[in-house]
Amino acid sequence: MSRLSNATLAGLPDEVERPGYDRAAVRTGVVHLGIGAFHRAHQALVFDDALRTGDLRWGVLGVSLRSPGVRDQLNPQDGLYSVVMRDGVDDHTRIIGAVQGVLVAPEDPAAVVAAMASPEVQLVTLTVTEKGYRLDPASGGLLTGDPDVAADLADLSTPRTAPGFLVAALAERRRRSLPPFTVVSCDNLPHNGARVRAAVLAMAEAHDPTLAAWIGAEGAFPQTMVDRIVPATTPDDIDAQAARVGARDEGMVKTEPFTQWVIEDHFVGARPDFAALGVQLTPEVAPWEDAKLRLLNGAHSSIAYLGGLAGHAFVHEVVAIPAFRAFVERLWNEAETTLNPPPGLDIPAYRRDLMARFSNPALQHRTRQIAMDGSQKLPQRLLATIAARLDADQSIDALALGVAGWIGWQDGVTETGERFTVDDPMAAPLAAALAEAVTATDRVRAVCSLSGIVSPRLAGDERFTGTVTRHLNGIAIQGVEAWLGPQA
Ligand code: NAI
Ligand code: CS2
Repeated sequence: MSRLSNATLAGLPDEVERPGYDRAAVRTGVVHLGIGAFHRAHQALVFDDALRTGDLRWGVLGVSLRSPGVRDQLNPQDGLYSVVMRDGVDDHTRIIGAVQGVLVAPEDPAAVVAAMASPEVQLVTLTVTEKGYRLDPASGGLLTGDPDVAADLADLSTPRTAPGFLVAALAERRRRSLPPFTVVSCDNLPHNGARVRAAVLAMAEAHDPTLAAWIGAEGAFPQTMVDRIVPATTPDDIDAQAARVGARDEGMVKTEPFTQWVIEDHFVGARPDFAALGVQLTPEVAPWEDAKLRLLNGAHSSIAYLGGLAGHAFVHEVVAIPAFRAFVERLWNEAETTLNPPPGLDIPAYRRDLMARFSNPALQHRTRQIAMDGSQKLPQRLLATIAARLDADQSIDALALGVAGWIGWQDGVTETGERFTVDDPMAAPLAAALAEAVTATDRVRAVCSLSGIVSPRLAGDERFTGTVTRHLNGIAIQGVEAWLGPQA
């Protein structure tokens, strides 16, 4: 069967939505670092929508900073790929033409820097995962002990890290008397714009303080909140899509109908007419971001660890169990008191919508995928919420159970005896700290002893350590579902 490409596009079934503009006339206004599934299902669709309006400035050049996988998926397809939207009843396929190709940075870092320094490029967007900014969660500074960071701090002629590429490209734009591009982080991090700005300024300062000053004065790093559930594509997804449309698409992504993008209205140069494309531009992103990270992602991680430990592979399976569903509602009851909901966000309706989204069986969202990188995710998803509740002298029972699930997860075995590798940049120090810990009290103390995950504020609060310890004992002795208790 032939691959999806410009040549096979016309032969697809009529119900498949196609780009609808002249791709040959599209110019590259965006470079995206971290061309994973989420970019392809979220930001790239907005740029594709912009192209459909006739504004052909918004083609996307994808960059992988690590591996050739997505390049090998998309470049043989002329950059074309399918977004398969699954609402739980029907599928709808939209072919995206906005991505013009993919570069693999380690193969040719100079080509990536040159592309980012092109006068036509106005935006550099990123989805490099929470760990991709190479920032120390405790200090907020660059992880100077990271070999790639150390190499970039010493020499930016062949960058390795996202901050390194951003600084090398901005330096080249300055040398060419071009304005900076706007840097748009689309990762699930609180104050993501400020974080990537801090990483860039620290990297620039190490090379040329006048460059750092120029970026600080002339650059723009808007904060964003991004939301669309995009599970990793499986080989079965690709086979089924090929059978459905008659062309093989190695770069397809699957997702839900829901999508949301909130961006701080702060840019350097041109950008698409985001408001006309359904993107929310606002001076204040934080209320949206807190609601999303603490309600959606806090529940997601708790479902992943507790449901995963109980042996459930998929999110929809977990929330179909009354005891888990009631637990998520209890967690939301706690989390929502810490929010400052923005105008227009109806929290009860938002919670109902979230539960419906989690219940979508067509997404087949793996608890294992959500569980990865917990050390990078828990601070903003559960721990910040817990600190806010304790500051208000409020209970943290459900939130602490989510943390206990994460600690239990570090053992790498489910209650059904299935062993797995803990996928986390801090898996080794976590395993080392837990190796000698026998009791639940020891295990909580061991995790709290690591810098960059649990803050000293929480580590020193017996209300936190005691509640997590109680839950850790409970799930160890009774098992997760029994410990959650029968719920009506
Ligand atoms: P993915 O696994 O498909 O892609 C991850 C991308 O990040 C790849 O390009 C990979 O090379 C790059 N990457 C990973 N570690 C890196 C590092 N240390 N330095 C530089 N690049 C690195 O994952 P996906 O689904 O695209 O998610 C990526 C990020 O997007 C998430 O971490 C999250 O922050 C955000 N996001 C994801 C959503 C989803 O449902 N998948 C929804 C909302 C946000
Ligand atoms: C998930 C998120 O993998 C995870 O950590 O919780 O990627 C989640 O799917 C998105 O934030 C939804 O917008």
